Amino acid sequence: MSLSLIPGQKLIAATHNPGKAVEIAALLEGRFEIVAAGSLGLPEPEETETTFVGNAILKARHAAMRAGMVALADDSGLSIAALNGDPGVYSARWAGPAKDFVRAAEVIWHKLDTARAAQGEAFTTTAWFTCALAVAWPEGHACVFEGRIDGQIVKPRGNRGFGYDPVFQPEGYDVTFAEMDPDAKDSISHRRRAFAQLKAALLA
Ligand code: ITT
Repeated sequence: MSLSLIPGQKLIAATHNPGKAVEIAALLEGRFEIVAAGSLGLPEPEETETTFVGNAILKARHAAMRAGMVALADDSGLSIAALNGDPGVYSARWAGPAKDFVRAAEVIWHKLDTARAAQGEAFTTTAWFTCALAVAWPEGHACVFEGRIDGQIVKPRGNRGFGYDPVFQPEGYDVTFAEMDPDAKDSISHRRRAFAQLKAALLA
């Protein structure tokens, strides 16, 4: 069994999040024939692990074993220092079944106001995005790569991107991810950093 990825081969993108799927396709630069998990009718597995790495492997294996094809999965999320790393692996769940990120941003700011009052001068708006990318083969083997970008939580600005992009301002920038050109986000994001490692390790 070869543990490299051959340009042109079919790869399942094991995500049901359209925003992620767009970024994954851009980051793979047309090198693979991407098959969406949804188009194969693959169900969304329950994310029962407590780490990004664990959930990424779970999702990639779930798709690869059911479809008999190599699968790529992304588990990612936003962590906030003043909230002890929350929402972290629960990032999707904070937006609820309606995937309401306006509401999720309100929840974040409500919790931050409480944290600011409790933490006083120690309070910061430090936050980071993490992306764990797992590749799984139908036989069960899996590899995983992690990327991170640091920044600040801000009040929502911008309408590009997806998910928590409006509330995240990367370090060294005065715009949020949702105010950036998609290529600019892709050039520095947590997802790009995880992909750089994946490409170095697996691309033939
Ligand atoms: P899949 O599991 O099907 O891939 P999901 O949306 O459930 O889709 P996760 O479990 O990995 O994905 O949850 C990640 C959450 O973090 C989700 O709410 C995303 O919107 C958010 N997120 C991840 N990367 C992001 C990014 O680059 N910009 C904004 N939000 C992001």
